Formats: sequence, structure tokens, C-alpha cells
Amino acid sequence: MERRKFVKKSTLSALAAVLGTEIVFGDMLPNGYSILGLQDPDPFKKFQKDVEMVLLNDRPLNMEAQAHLLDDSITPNKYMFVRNNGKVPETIDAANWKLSFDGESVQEKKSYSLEELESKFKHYTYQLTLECGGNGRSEFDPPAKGNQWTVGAVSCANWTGIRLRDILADVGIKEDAVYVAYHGADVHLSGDPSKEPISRGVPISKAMQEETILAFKMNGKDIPLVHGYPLRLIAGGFPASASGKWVDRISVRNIVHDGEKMKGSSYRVPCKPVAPGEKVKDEDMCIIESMPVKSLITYPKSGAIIKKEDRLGIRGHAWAGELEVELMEYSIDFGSTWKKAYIEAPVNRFAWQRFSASIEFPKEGYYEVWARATDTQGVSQPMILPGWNPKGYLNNACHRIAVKVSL
Ligand SMILES: Nc1nc2c(c(=O)[nH]1)N[C@H]1C(S)=C(S)[C@@H](COP(=O)(O)O)O[C@H]1N2
Ligand SMILES: [Mo]
Repeated sequence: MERRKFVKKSTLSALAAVLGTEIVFGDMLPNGYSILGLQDPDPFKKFQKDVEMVLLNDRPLNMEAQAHLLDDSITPNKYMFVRNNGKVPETIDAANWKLSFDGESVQEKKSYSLEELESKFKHYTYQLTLECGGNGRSEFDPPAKGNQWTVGAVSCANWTGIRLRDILADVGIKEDAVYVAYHGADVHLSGDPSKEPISRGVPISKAMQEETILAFKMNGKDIPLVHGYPLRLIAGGFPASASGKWVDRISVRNIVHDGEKMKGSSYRVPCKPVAPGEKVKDEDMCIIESMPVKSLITYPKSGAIIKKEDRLGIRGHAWAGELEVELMEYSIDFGSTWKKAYIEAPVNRFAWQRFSASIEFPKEGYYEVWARATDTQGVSQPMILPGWNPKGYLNNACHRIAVKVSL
């Protein structure tokens, strides 16, 4: 007779901790079974997301915000978009979590417990913008496959952790290091443990920036499970796919990382503009690095109605990947003339910036308010859809809202 294999004691105690009570016959639980009590079918409740968030896919789980939900300066969990390529790990055993380092360019393999990471290295907190490379994809024509994100796949939370460069110095890396890649504990949709849902990373120069951190806290609390508990790489200003969740292994590579979703049209765009629908050779595709200049009107909600004698106060956020936003403008005449909005400085590099304006309308009727940001290199958001690319990345066209002015 085949021997039954049982779930490990350490896993059981972690499961019990999540359930908040003892699992009475837990030592009889066969390996491979998950606990029903932990399978909340409602992803909104399970991950404490606001009911106004929009579910784009439940396998894998993908959810976006609406523009007006992103009005907070610091994005709270309930309004933070969720992008998964695989299955969210069911349970995390933080007490036994190990972060290991390998790859051609480490002096020798090394691993750390969470406790070691937190006690050995200095902590830093930064507010960092994470935008999915595919945010805005739904507007592409011909349509691009993938989650049909509208405007809500962006967040800017506070992340606390240790600098990647501090720990890399402790590990010891070789001169020939060119890329730092993550591996996470999430599971491929097929369930095949030999496949990774995603394994990307950043060039060594990005890895060495002060703000590139291994975070263990989001907005002052443990990172929510769906956003990468207990450890997450954060590389602000890059497409959020570079910010690995549930990180348990880091590979320091002497080549551009060739992990899952680093090749083909994944998170890559034609190096030079191409005609819509055109086939692009593999060697003519470039990895997306700094995200383009963009902005979002978060107040009021599109469809606002105001009285003729009132001015309309608008506000929102603007960001520009690794650059800053230098100028913010708005238009109420479909982009023929623009007026300056007020734009705040970022709290730190790679954090979005608040903008606001007080608008007066000439007469009653229907208007659209358009917002346009310009970065420190003088590049402005386009008014219509920018360069077509096979996967529909980098749509940074101007955001607009409808406003009705009544007597
Ligand atoms: N381990 C792991 N990390 C990941 C992903 C993933 O599927 N697995 N998705 C990436 C992508 S494509 C994005 S846009 C961001 C989304 O982060 P969020 O779900 O915390 O908003 O996580 C990135 N990190
Ligand atoms: Mo993404």
C-alpha cells in the first residue's frame, strides 16, 4: 500500500495562524490538499479590495482601480491594482522564509532569513510609483491581447525595506554582473512546479539605485499577501513587472536575464516605431525600462455636473518613470489651448506628483477636461494613442473627463 505523505508541521502551524485556530486533525492532512477554510471565493473580500475595483480576470487574478479611486496621495491596499501571472501562494511561512542568491555573478551562493535581512541592514522608506506596462492597453487598435487595462493599473504606496545594493554588497558580486533577476513563490497556472509564471528583473545600474529595495512593509504594515508578502522587490519608475512579488531567490546574471517573460513580445516594444499590426523581428524588440510621462485626473469623477457660477477644482497625479514631471496643463477645448495647472514636487524620486487646477467655464454645456504632463526632458503626453506595439504597452495618452455645466 502506498504511504500517505503528510503536510509538514511548520506549514500546519502557519495555516493555523492564518485561520486563527488549531487544525485539530492537521497531522492527518495529506500533502497537496489545501484547507477549505482558507479558500474564500470572493477575491474582493479575500484581499480586502474595495467593491468599486474592477475584476478583469480571476484566473490569474487581475483587478484594476477606477480613476476616482486613486485620489489618495498614498495608495491604500483597497485601491491598489492586482496583477498576477500565476497563482497567488496559498500560505506563506514567513518564519522559515529564505532569500537565496545565485547566478553567474555572485562570488558564492548565499541565503538569508527574513529576520537576518531586517536586522542586518538599514531600513529605508520610499513612496514609489508602480505602473503595469500594459496599463491603457484597452485602447489599442488593432486590439492587443492581454488584460484590458483602462487607466487603473497604477499605484503609489509607501514601501519600507532594505536597499538591494546593500545586500548585494554583503553577498559579494563579480565585476561582470549586468542584470539582477527575481524568482517568486507564486505557482504557474498549469500547476507545474518546474515552470515559473514570471521571472524578470532590472539592469545592474537600476539595482544599485538608492530607491531599489527589497521591501517587507507596505504603508507601514506587513505587505498584503496578494502584493507580495513577505518580501518584494521594488524598482519604482520601471514597469511594475520588474518588481517581483513573493521573492525567495535572486539571480545575479552576467547576461541580460533570460527568465520567463523577458523574451519575445513580453514587456518588450519595437525599438523603433512600426505600423499598426506590423510583424517585428525579435532582435528589433527592446526591453521596457523607464515608463513614459503620464497623468490621471482623480477628482472629480467623469460625468461631474457643476453650476455655471462655480469654479471646478480638479486634481490628480502625474509621473514620468525615472524622470520628474516639470509641467502640468489642462485643456477644456479638446486640446486646442492649454492652461497651466499647479504641480507639486515628488516626495522622493520615482513618486507620483500631485497636480491641481481651478477651472472656470465660459457658459453652460458639455465639456471635457483633458490633462497633459510634460517631463524634465520636454516630452509631453500625446493626445491620442501613441506608438502601436504587439502587446499594447506604454499607452500614455492624455486622460480626460466629461463635465456638464448647468445654469
Ligand atoms: N512573483 C510575481 N511578481 C510579479 C508578478 C507576478 O505575477 N508574480 N506580476 C508583475 C506584474 S506584471 C505587475 S504589473 C506587478 C503588479 O503588482 P501588484 O499586483 O502588487 O499591483 O507585479 C509584478 N510582479
Ligand atoms: Mo504588469
